[in-house]
Amino acid sequence: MTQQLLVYVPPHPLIKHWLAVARDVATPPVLFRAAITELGRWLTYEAARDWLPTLETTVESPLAPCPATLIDPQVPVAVVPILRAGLGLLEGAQTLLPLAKIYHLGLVRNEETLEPSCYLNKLPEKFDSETRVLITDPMLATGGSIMAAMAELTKRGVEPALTRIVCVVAAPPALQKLSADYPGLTVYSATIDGVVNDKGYIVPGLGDAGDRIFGT
Ligand code: U5P
Repeated sequence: MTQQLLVYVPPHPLIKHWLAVARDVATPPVLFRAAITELGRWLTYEAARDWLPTLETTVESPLAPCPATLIDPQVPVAVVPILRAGLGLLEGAQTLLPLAKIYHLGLVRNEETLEPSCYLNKLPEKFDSETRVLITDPMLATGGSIMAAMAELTKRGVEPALTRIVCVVAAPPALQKLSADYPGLTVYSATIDGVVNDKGYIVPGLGDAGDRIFGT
């Protein structure tokens, strides 16, 4: 079977609501942060559906033993927030994945060339090949940042088929690059917007996610 990039836009009223709040230019930073946190929570909930490893066991209810499914604590789960903006999605993701290890990756785009450069890399030298990885970055625009993140992860043993990207707005240039190099990868996004302008901003998008989260 040929693998292909899967992109899910969950049709959920909470996701639509918080996306609308985040898009609104009148939303102040405190509410913008809340909206991104909520989007992180609900998109992670969706992404975990067929991704979090479980194990079948038996538990004793007060009345009788019964079959049960638990999260498998043996399989490593990692969240990789792409700094700065990915930190906004991390809080919501972390509430659902309390046992996950968090590996920060700091990437900054050069405003002229739009090329990313890495200023912080807390990734381990090697990931266990079973590791479930969830990457958080609210905006996939030209795709430079997410491609740099995927290159760092895969060279450390991360399996694209076990990786989920959680974002808020994804744009075609980024999705095309991911699709060409990482078929088997799955993206969860609140929406897909059609245009990236010549300054690298998604239109309509929601502006600079990092600036709006941190108010700077
Ligand atoms: N970015 C935004 N808003 C946009 C486009 C990009 O905040 O409309 C930021 C995001 O923080 C993201 C990075 O981490 O730029 C992705 O851009 P790119 O490397 O995909 O072009």
